[in-house]
Amino acid sequence: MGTVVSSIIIKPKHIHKFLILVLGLSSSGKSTFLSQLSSKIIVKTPVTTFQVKTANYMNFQFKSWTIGKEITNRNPWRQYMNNAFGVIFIIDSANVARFDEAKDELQGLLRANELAKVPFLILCNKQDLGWTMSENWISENLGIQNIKRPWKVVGVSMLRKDSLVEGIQWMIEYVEKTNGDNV
Ligand SMILES: Nc1nc2c(ncn2[C@@H]2O[C@H](COP(=O)(O)OP(=O)(O)OP(=O)(O)O)[C@@H](O)[C@H]2O)c(=O)[nH]1
Ligand SMILES: [Mg+2]
Repeated sequence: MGTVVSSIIIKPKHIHKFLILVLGLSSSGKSTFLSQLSSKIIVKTPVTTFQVKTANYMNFQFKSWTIGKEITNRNPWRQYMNNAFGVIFIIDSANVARFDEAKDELQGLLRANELAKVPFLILCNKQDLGWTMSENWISENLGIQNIKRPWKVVGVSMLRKDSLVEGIQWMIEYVEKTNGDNV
């Protein structure tokens, strides 16, 4: 039948080639980030407590879920981690009490074999609040100075969209430059 052949030959208009993971502790600002990228957020709610939210932007697909020490079953993450081209790690800069937990989670992701080579963009969110940890302080205290992969730390406000473009642009340019059409 023609439809099968045409679906092979004619590519759909929106091919989201590059998967980027958007991760962070609860309330760090992941959902706010996704809604700044797209007005259409797809929520996948499986039987387990693992909820994935997806937003498509240009030829990128952003998938987000909550991480943290209370989450013990990490097996469902693997399917996405294996296919990821980059990680955006979001930190709530106003939450000093959970900084160490965020740092531990980030270090765990950096050790994951599935993510061995992918770039990490760390967004220090909520910089619009007056009492936040600064981008510089966070950068110096995350233990990332010597990691052997591309990384960048940017202070942002998801609510005001401050510096958001700068961060996303870095990730998009890096992923496109290093992967081209070899997907
Ligand atoms: N002041 C300020 N508040 C923000 C900012 N970004 C997000 N928030 C607020 O922080 C709260 C949590 O944001 P979410 O985007 O829901 O956080 P999340 O990471 O998706 O949280 P979970 O889904 O629970 O994991 C909300 O009340 C947001 O409005 C920001 O840049 N500045
Ligand atoms: Mg959320």
